[in-house]
Amino acid sequence: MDNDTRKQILRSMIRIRRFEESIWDVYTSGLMHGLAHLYIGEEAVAVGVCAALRDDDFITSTHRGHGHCVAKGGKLDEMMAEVMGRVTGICRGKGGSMHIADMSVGILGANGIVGGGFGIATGAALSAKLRKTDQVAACFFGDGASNQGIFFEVMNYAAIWDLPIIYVCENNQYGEYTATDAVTAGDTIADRAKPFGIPSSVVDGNDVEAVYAVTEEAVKRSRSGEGPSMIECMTYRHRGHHVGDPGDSYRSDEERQEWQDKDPITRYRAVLADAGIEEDDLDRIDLEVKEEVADAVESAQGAPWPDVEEADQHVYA
Ligand SMILES: Cc1ncc(C[n+]2csc(CCOP(=O)(O)OP(=O)(O)O)c2C)c(N)n1
Ligand SMILES: [Mg+2]
Repeated sequence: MDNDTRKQILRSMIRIRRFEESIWDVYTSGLMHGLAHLYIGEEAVAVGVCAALRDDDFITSTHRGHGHCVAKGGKLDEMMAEVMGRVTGICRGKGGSMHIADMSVGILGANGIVGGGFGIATGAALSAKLRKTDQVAACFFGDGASNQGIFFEVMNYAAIWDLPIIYVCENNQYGEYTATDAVTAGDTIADRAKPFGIPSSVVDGNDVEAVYAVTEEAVKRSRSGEGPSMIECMTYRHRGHHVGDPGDSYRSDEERQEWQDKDPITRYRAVLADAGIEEDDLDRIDLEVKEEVADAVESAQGAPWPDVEEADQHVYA
């Protein structure tokens, strides 16, 4: 990977981190309704996967979806306005944090239903196959979602029809406040793909280039008609399950520190420094991103609310 690409990848991870920190500020200032599930700590998964996708490829996201949407090309100002319920939001303020969608860049939606992306992403892959395009779909889902029955149904379809799909499990060790190991059978979630003949692997989800490399392989397979893959990314959310959860009552200080030490952005900054990129360059990226995010918050705050007459428009179900 050349250094310009590396800098773009770092910028993308920092854009997610600073966006999420701002969501925390916006939430605690009473400027948004509902909850948000922060992605801080998991940035390498979204960025590593999306860096291997094209603009016209599809993703489905989750309730913890801001990171996926930013990495796939969602615009920060439209996303921030959406979270804050303004009419300039990408879904005209009606979707909020958990229902951000942007068809123009292949974001088929974040989803408040755990496992809700499985059917949509698999359908998108079937559509690409029927239309004979070489598009692929990536389906992000959590370790908790891997216990939903539809996961097994879609793997069956994807396998028998050789669908161009990559199932990306974000194993952040917890589903809400329950440790994954306590509720999830088997050694790895990746193993669940094996009976369907779907190639799968476990990857360090805090190593962005490792996630990119394994996704690139999977995308190549899918584009050349060889069918689905599954990737299990081992990672951790630094914050609570959502903005109202401190996240410290069911996770030890030692465990949280251990993962803090593996922070994907700190690690990647060190990789870039080793590759000869000046610290000043890296600091500049961060400053530019901070300005971009501050502008997004300011423009959202100044934007109007949707008219009440709009309440039943753009609603499909
Ligand atoms: C069908 C459904 N069941 C339960 C919930 C409540 N719920 C929201 S998030 C969550 C945990 C999901 O865990 P995981 O898939 O590991 O994602 P993570 O929050 O760890 O990113 C649950 C049970 C829901 N939103 N939808
Ligand atoms: Mg989880």
